[in-house]
Amino acid sequence: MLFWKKDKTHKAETPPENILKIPEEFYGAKDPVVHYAKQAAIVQKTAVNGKSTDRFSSVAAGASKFGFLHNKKMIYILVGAVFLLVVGLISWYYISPALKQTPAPAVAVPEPKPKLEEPVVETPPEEIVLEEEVATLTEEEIKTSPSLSGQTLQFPMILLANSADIDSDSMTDLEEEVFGTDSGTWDTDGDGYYDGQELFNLYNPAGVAPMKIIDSGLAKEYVNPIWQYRVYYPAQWQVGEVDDEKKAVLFSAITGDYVEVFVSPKDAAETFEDWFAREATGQSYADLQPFTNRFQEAGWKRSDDLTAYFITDSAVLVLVYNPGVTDSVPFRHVMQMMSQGFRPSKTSVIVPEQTILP
Ligand SMILES: [Ca+2]
Ligand SMILES: [Ca+2]
Repeated sequence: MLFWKKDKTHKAETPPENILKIPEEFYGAKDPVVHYAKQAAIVQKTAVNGKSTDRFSSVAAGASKFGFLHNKKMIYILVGAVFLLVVGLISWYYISPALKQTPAPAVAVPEPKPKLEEPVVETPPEEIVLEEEVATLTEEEIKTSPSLSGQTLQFPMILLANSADIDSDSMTDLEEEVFGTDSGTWDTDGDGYYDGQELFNLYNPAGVAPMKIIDSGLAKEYVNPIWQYRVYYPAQWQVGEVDDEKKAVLFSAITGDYVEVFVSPKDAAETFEDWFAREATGQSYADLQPFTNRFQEAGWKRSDDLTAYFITDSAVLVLVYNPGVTDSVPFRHVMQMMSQGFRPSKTSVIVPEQTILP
């Protein structure tokens, strides 16, 4: 420290060489008079402005470390900077909580959106339609199914009496309600064919067009997803698949009457007569009549039309009418329509257009 001080003093008192080396012609070879104090002041001024970094400026700057405080501009700048800093801190104090709270609702609002959209996407109308068309049967309904309750086919007794048919058009009054025809007019649509005649041949009894009953909306087609048979049934009736293998399917009217389609597997080598003797308990083979339906499918039916059979290599497909509470038969013509429109499998046969009467 002492050395540094001594050196500092020495440097301060010793004029720089460039100042001492003044050409002699400027002062007549006389010793010059140099005013060091003035030089030091100049050096000090440059040091305050921070533009000089030599040893002289550092000394001068050290002499007045806080000299800039005497500069009014610097004070104003400093006060201004402090003021801005304080204002900035106050502003941040009030704004920062608001900034923290603002994102909260912004995040909370989008969250429910996917929750609202998901159920909308996950409600396909097809499932509802399937539930309406193919109902799950109750235990009581399964117990009343002759095929399922005893594991063997059961058949209704031969019933010859139909329920009331006021206009005698081979459609009972109840059937006319189901298909929307006039129970007091034998030819509801006036096309020359009586109502029951059109129903039996799979045409629309309630109107000239659409010509076919399957196109009219009065009847629907059921396709068994496992056994692949196809059958027409009244659109107002309910469909119920009884078992998981879909061997038994019930087509039910509100009266309690229903037609059951039952699949009874058999070996290809076994004849229908052998199968009939084994499975059709209480039924007489002599009561059966061969017939060919509207899709050119050959089958056998009972004389009262309440039972029909279609034979394939692997199974016998049985249609059985089961009466409801009365002994009369309100839907025999529906049963005939189902037998006429039945196909054991997919077929390319098409029901022909109805011939226009002259
Ligand atoms: Ca009638
Ligand atoms: Ca008609």
